[in-house]
Amino acid sequence: MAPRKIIIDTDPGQDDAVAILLALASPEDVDVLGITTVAGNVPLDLTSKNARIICELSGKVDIPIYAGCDRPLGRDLVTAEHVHGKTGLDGPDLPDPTLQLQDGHAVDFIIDTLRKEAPGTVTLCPLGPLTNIATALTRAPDIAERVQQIVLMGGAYFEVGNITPTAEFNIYVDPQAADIVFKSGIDIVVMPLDVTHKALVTKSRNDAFRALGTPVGVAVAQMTDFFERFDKEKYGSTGAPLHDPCVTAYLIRPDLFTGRHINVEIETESELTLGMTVADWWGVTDRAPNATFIGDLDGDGFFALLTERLGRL
Ligand SMILES: [Ca+2]
Repeated sequence: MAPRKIIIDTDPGQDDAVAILLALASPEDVDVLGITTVAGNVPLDLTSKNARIICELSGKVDIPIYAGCDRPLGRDLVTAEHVHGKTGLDGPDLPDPTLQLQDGHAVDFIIDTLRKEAPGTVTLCPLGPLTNIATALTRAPDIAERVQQIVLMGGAYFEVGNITPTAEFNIYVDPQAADIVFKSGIDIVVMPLDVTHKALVTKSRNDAFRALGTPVGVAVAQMTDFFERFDKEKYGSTGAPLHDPCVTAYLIRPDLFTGRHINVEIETESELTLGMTVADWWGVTDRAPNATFIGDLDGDGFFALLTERLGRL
């Protein structure tokens, strides 16, 4: 089977970095047409810089990288330096990139690519706030029916929230954008905190990254060491959740994941629960299903895949 064509829309972020590295290490499964950056974990200039650092680390310097929206639709940017550090990529000491951003805007790249490629052959992989994707859909409604699938990290139901008591960070930063995406009619697969909190980097799993002995393996281990401090303090868990790599792992090994096709609506107004993904997991409404909401994964299989693939870079 031909590799799936994807666009990675991202706000790196250590876990974004691992998601991108996994994709770049898997050319037989995914063909990365481009990487688009968005403001999220840190401001846009830093996410755009970090995306280039990651591509240089991987040795894949021919992937076009476009900068996108620098703020959410209609509200101020909320960032997460408290998790990811000042640079967004704290942990390893990686050189400043020499790779340049492409001219042009990420939103135009997304629109042009979807119009150029055959309908139903391009999958969008948002790993941050959905601002770029929603802007593209608003500006060019014709692209919605050309998207093969959106596989995104965002939201939560049983795990409730990580930036507010009821909201996950990516959705909370731009709930209006998320609402546009979830109402788009596109086939959506969601990796909420419910599953990403089961993708925990235990000590032995992180030791396996480090034991690869490569610049990529060591950098991934150092990134995980960095943001693990925060998660252990917060959740008391046995390791940090690797949120975004769930997206790229799903494209390679969907059999590692299980979920339900359900209705998911975004809260866009309430001050108390802004950005909540109201997921009808139990089917208690008659609202039409619009997303596959993933709830569980085979953690050992996930980390075996990740370690094997990262070892190729
Ligand atoms: Ca992210």
